[in-house]
Amino acid sequence: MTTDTKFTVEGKLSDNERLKSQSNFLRGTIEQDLQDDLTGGFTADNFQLIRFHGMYQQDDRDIRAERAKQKLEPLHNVMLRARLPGGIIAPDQWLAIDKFAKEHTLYGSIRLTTRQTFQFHGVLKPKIKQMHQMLNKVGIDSIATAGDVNRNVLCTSNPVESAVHQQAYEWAKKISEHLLPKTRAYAEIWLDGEKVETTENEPILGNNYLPRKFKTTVVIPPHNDIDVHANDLNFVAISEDGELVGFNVLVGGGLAMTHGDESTFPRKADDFGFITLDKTLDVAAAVVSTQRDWGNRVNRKNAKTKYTLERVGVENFKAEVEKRAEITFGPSRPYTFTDRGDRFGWVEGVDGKYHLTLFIENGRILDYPGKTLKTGCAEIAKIHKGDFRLTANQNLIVAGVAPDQKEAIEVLARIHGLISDGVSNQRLDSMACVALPTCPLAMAEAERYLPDAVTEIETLLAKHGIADKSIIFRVTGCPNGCGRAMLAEVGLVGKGPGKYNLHLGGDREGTRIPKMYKENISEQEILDHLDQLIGRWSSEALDNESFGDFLIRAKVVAPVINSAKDFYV
Ligand code: SRM
Ligand code: SF4
Repeated sequence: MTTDTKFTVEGKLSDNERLKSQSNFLRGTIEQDLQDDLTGGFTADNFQLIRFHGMYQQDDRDIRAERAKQKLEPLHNVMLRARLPGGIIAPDQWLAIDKFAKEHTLYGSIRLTTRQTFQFHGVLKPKIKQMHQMLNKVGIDSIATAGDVNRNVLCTSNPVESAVHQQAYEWAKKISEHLLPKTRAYAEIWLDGEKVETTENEPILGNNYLPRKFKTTVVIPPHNDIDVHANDLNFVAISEDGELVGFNVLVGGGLAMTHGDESTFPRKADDFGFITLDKTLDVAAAVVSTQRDWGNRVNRKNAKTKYTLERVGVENFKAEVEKRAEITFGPSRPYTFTDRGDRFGWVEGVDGKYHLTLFIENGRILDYPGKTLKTGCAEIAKIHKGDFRLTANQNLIVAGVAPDQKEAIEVLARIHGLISDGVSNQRLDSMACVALPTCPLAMAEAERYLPDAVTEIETLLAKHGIADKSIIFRVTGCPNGCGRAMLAEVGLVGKGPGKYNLHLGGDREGTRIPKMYKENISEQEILDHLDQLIGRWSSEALDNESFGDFLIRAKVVAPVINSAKDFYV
């Protein structure tokens, strides 16, 4: 693979570049920090370096002020994010993580994320090594689920529904492995692996790793459940006669922005064209390495692939990928996306096995009064012979159930409140990021606000006589956009306590970015606007016209066509 650096950004490198280069391939002095019991936290560069090992240092923001008053340091702990390509986890693995969450985390929950994996929140320093060793014992790791690397690779859920799903999932796994860091730092530090001389080399990621986080998916049309436009690199599965034959490659999606900084914006991915299967890993490596060499290492706010494409031009980036991968992209093959949601309840697969999708509000698996979700999942895991699949909508699929086990699993799911009968379409189509109390970047509530916000929207839909309809509604506690509000029909972006920017006009397929309609408004003001607009939708919509499409046709908001130019105007 050649290295052309003509678009490298010159200037003083960001401090993250220094810390990566001085980290001895991501080791830093994490081991010394682990021995230090004077503080529950990690010091200096290690605070950032543990992210490359899948952990973030956090503290409970609800009790931060109280602890400060008592002159105590914040209750430092880590959040761990596992690597689960395609979101697949086996029942014995589930039981192990269930036990660890219960016995060793401050919150006791398993949190399903918007990227098909799970997080533990609240792991104190003395338990961290034990956690990694437990995960390793059951075949799970958390390598590269955070930091400036390729993250957990997503794949459309329900992969066992057809041969194409199975093949696509295998590719998601292969891409994940191919793009992993090669350093042995993780094994040395957490698994007491043998120390080796540092003669390491990172042939794809580079010895200074990537300029910024990087996200990859494999998606199987017509379902866009993994939301391609949130991702740097997407492989859109193209099949012929039920066989996967190749991928259309989409590059440069991403949703984050910074309030008040118009050099940042959400952006849709561009279609580079079609490749055959044998080119997949080469193209993945070429896109990553082009972003590695051309991405902005001076300003982290403009470092993601989406900004590189805007700066160097899509055609230049594409030509460089072709050169590095020694391929020519073919014309894109036709495909359409028709939806993004999960299909709840039972579905029969082509192999005669069944899959049960469970609705998990906010992805938070915990025992609640009258709804013992966590116990329920564990009880299912004890008898289940297939696997579990985590969806990118924070839900859980009990997959590969033999017909003779179906009833027993359904009984358990019902006993523990895991079946979504009676849950409105609106609730099923709503999502929020974690935000408070664990996320240090949260400006407003998201996960804790979502259930009540949905109840209010349900009331508005009923008031206007359309209770069975739904709006893709997403709340995100700050403009980083972890709840993917920038691909919703109605997206709330946290601005301050109880205050949000209201974005309108995304579509149901996830191919249109919603425009800001009102800035920094209260929860009540949001509901007042929605009341009026849902009223109009109910009386003025064309047949089956979605809320987002109606808002565009009625000129309530203008469509975002080229976000670099028209997102803020
Ligand atoms: Fe995220 C940072 C949670 C998906 C964009 N995200 C964070 C941190 C780690 C806060 C931090 O840096 O200290 C949050 C931890 C909260 C907590 O207490 O758990 C956090 N992000 C999440 C999760 C758990 C939200 C959820 O409710 O599920 C998702 C975990 C995904 C995973 O398993 O890997 C999550 N984050 C996303 C997505 C959605 C997606 O990828 O589909 C996005 C928008 C897409 C994108 O990347 O453009 C997203 N998270 C960010 C950003 C902004 C990145 C940027 O381009 O500027 C940050 C902040 C950063 O990186 O500086 C961030
Ligand atoms: Fe935290 Fe902001 Fe991400 Fe929500 S969107 S989890 S508040 S970083």
